[in-house]
Amino acid sequence: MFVVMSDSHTDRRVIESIKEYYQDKATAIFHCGDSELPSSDPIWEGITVVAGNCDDDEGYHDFLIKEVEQQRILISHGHLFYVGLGLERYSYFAEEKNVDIALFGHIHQPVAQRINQILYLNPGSVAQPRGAHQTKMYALVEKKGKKIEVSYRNLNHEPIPDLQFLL
Ligand SMILES: [Mn+2]
Repeated sequence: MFVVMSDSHTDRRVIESIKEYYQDKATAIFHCGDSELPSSDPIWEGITVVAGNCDDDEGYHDFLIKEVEQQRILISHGHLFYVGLGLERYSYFAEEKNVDIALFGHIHQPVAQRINQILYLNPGSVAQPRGAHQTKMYALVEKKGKKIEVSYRNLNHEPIPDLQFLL
């Protein structure tokens, strides 16, 4: 099981609390950008993080690919692929990189969907939720045979009832 969060927008404590809670439970923790923290912040030890459009620090990568639990995971903030307009551009990139899962942030709304077998996952925002689900949230991802379980959680680490998926 791994953890995905995004768009914490200066809220350092929320990253810290999720990290503490999952340190011994998760095989990896991802942050999809817009933390607005320095890339040298020690909070990033043990977290895979990328640059968001609000991150000026040049120490962040625009995207990373990491293998977790035998799955190839692409992480980017998504703004460079115009994810606000849909997943078409990001899907070209993810398919070219031959990944199993493509993580992104930027839109501050949960997305969990497969396109040509690749799972596209937006964990929502832990600080500034937008759209239909006005809940600060993150996502847990766990491989279940050929499918992937995506469980969105609120900041009390409780499952959000209508955001539980087996894809
Ligand atoms: Mn943002």
